[in-house]
Amino acid sequence: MIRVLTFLADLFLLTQLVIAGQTHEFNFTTGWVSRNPDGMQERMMIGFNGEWPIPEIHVNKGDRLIVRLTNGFEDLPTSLHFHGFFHRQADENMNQMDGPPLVTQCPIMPGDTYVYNFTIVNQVGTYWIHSHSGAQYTDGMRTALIVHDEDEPFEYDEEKVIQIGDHYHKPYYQVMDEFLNRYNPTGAEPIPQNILFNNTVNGSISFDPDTVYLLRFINVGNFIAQYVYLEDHYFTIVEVDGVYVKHNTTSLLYLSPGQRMSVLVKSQPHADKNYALMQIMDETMLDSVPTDLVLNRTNQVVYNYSAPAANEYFIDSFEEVTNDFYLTPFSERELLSEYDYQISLDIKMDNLGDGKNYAFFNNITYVAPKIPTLVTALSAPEKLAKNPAIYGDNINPFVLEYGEVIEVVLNNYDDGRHPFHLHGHNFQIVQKSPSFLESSSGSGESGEPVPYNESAPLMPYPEMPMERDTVVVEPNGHVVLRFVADNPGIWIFHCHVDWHLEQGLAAIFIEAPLVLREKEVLTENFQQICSAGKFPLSGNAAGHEDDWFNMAGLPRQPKPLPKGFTLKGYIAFVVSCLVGLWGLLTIVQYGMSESTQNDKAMYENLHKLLQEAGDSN
Ligand SMILES: *[C@@H]1O[C@H](CO)[C@@H](O)[C@H](O)[C@H]1NC(C)=O
Ligand SMILES: *[C@@H]1O[C@H](CO)[C@@H](O)[C@H](O)[C@H]1NC(C)=O
Ligand SMILES: *[C@@H]1O[C@H](CO)[C@@H](O)[C@H](O)[C@H]1NC(C)=O
Ligand SMILES: *[C@@H]1O[C@H](CO)[C@@H](O)[C@H](O)[C@H]1NC(C)=O
Ligand SMILES: *[C@@H]1O[C@H](CO)[C@@H](O)[C@H](O)[C@H]1NC(C)=O
Ligand SMILES: *[C@@H]1O[C@H](CO)[C@@H](O)[C@H](O)[C@H]1NC(C)=O
Ligand SMILES: *[C@@H]1O[C@H](CO)[C@@H](O)[C@H](O)[C@H]1NC(C)=O
Ligand SMILES: *[C@@H]1O[C@H](CO)[C@@H](O)[C@H](O)[C@H]1NC(C)=O
Ligand SMILES: *[C@@H]1O[C@H](CO)[C@@H](O)[C@H](O)[C@H]1NC(C)=O
Ligand SMILES: [Cu+2]
Repeated sequence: MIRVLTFLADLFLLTQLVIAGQTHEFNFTTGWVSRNPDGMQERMMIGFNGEWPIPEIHVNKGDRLIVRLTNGFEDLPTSLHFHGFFHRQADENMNQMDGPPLVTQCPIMPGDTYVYNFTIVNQVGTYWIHSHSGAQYTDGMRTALIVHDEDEPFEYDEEKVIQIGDHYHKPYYQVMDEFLNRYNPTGAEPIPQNILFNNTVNGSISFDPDTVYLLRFINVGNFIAQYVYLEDHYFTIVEVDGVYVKHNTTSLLYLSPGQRMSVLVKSQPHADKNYALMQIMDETMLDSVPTDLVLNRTNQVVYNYSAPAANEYFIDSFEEVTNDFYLTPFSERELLSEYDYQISLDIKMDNLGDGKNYAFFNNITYVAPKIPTLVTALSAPEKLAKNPAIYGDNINPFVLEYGEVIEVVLNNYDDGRHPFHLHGHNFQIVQKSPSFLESSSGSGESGEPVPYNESAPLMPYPEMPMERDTVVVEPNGHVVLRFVADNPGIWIFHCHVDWHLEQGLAAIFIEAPLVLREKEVLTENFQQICSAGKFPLSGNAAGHEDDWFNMAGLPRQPKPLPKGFTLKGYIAFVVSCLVGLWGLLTIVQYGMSESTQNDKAMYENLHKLLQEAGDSN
């Protein structure tokens, strides 16, 4: 009851704000533009209206944002996500503005326009927008979106927005093709060619002496997390993912893709020299480090244009980095002390029968359904809307009841770091384990995964846990998250390493579908977009509505590898294959095209090879 009352009070507040807001309209057409962001290679980047980098967007709390996104590509679908926004509205429910295709909307086909139109209610701080289709944002379809707040609980003289991210020289679809490929059976992630500072390298920002700056850092990259520090200056963290925090002063920040941190920096009293603003790749995320890869990039904080540029600046270790688990939200919101519903997700990476490496939650790799899950939720007969079966079992559907406290337990059975992002909510970080990459014996051997044990939590539960929308789960470790299911909608929970999302590391929370149905009305434009792409506007995950449990034709994950078949054996096979193909490849110079390979022949070879291996042992 109390929860419902608070919700009504919130609604009242929302209505007040809506009246005050201004409207910001943008017409964006996607398209390729030739650029050379890192000075090493000219390539095509994805811009809006022929422009790249895409200009930052600045709005005020309570404003309305209207983005008409026209797909200007010749042959790619697209979409736009407003990272960190809840789309919680007073009178209109706007789940359909969230952006992920086949979750909350149909993919926007070439030539079509989809209108994202919503008010930004009760949310302030640092956000960003990016494509949620393919790995398009890797190629530049992204920019900062700042929500200003005249009541912010800190003061500064000037703000600067700094986007950091990784950069590849090949277009995303080509990188993806080489990554999600049977010739990359270990799932080694594509190694970026560079890291960018505000879409360039060797960047600079200027400082005046004795001034307080607000630096808003956003990691807009696909894969690599980065450390950031500034020679002879301190950072005071004031905001994380749109959440104001109790001030915490540090010299070293860490940001994974999707994460934001705003810090206050008091400048030096003199303008006699310049300082190095360093950004460093989290090398532990790379399977191998090419000799020509620059892990550390030096950017300039310029006080004096006549003085020499700052040299690279080193630190001894990364151990002093701020751990977000120990931050406290300014709101002092208390721990949601008990949960009503626990969702336990085990993260694994493994191969399936097509030889490619996939990512799994509880042995399921996300495969997009035939129609958006939102459409299924709205079109199903009322008595079926809460039945996970109609949403198809290949999307990891979880149905949440309105007002429940949800606990998400994420156990990482993988030895990589993963930044997990939830759409539509911030969550409390209730537990966050350290990395168990190395065994505790200190022998340097690799450690065993340590899943969450509810009867013996590793950390004391924080009284006022940190809240944010993207959290890193450490190698072989775990996190435990809680939130209240008070924002009806279809929300995707996924790894923000875009390569891992493409590998299927996602689950879908179907939150209070019956409440959602009372508020959410699909716009005419929504329906148009679906019709243009020939997506039905009603039906279960497989598009059927005669029998809501008929899943014939549902896109599913490939079958498992043949029995008794291990990753090791697979690698042995691939290596021998590669050696065999090498001569051919160097002539053709075309990469390993999927279509030229014959599955049946491959398996026959494979079995023979494994048998041979078995015989010789
Ligand atoms: C954007 O497009 C709409 C619809 O075509 C048009 O009415 C409007 O004037 C355009 N706005 C801007 C800022 O170009
Ligand atoms: C950036 O700095 C490095 C090191 O000084 C230099 O080799 C490189 O050419 C610079 N690149 C650009 C685009 O300025
Ligand atoms: C945006 O939404 C508001 C509220 O529903 C509506 O009045 C307005 O017409 C919409 N604008 C566009 C361009 O769709
Ligand atoms: C970063 O780049 C954006 C877009 O190009 C630009 O508007 C902004 O001023 C730049 N920020 C800084 C701190 O240089
Ligand atoms: C800026 O640097 C130049 C060259 O080192 C120096 O002569 C000048 O005094 C500096 N300016 C200030 C304000 O410190
Ligand atoms: C990169 O920076 C780190 C931390 O300052 C330092 O330990 C490392 O040696 C640097 N690497 C290179 C290649 O300069
Ligand atoms: C600041 O963060 C550190 C961990 O990085 C933590 O130990 C400390 O308690 C925090 N202090 C405040 C005031 O939040
Ligand atoms: C995943 O599959 C493994 C092996 O078949 C099994 O042991 C495990 O219980 C499954 N996990 C879940 C969460 O279903
Ligand atoms: C979880 O912790 C309890 C209490 O310490 C312990 O008895 C139990 O064995 C642990 N469970 C696992 C699976 O480790
Ligand atoms: Cu990941």
